Amino acid sequence: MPHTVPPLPYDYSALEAAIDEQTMHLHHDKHHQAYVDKLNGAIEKHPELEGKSAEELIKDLNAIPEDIRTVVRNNGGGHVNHTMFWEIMGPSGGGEPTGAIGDAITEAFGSFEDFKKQFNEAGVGRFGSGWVWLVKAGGALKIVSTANQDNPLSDGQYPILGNDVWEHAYYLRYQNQRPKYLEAWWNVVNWDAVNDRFASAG
Ligand code: MN3
Repeated sequence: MPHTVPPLPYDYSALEAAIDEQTMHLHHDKHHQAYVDKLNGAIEKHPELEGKSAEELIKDLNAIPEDIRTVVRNNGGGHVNHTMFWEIMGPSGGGEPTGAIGDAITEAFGSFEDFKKQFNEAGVGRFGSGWVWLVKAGGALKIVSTANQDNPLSDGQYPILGNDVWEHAYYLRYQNQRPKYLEAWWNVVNWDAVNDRFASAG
């Protein structure tokens, strides 16, 4: 089965509290689709990889044949990153983190406000295109950022949540003002979905 873009679990206009409808269409229908198409193109050259999930592929990039390794890194990463991204947002999101992840954030960072501040700073500080993440690494929560479509799974870290700081994620509404996008993004974070990922982090 080739990889596919999952449909959005809400309407394209559902995240207006942070992201406009046109950006959602371009981002989901065009950008994410392009990562999936390029990933499938690479896998066609190595049918032995057909049974593997995108997560499995990027977890061990050294196991990927060299001729498609960079394509899988960029586009397998793009597929995994965006699939998570749509899942962890929602129209009834926002507010303070709930449940186990709320407690863990307070324990690790002092408060949600302190966590958000550090996370947003890491997002602003990512030069060029990339992602900012909350990961579980060696049993601890950490904020990290990655370039391009690199995913923390490739470094043995589990992504609990992540925000896309490529310009395509925010430029129509926020233009050059990435900090404003990072701040508004918390209005649509779906803490139930983030708790599910935290539970899966082990
Ligand atoms: Mn993107």
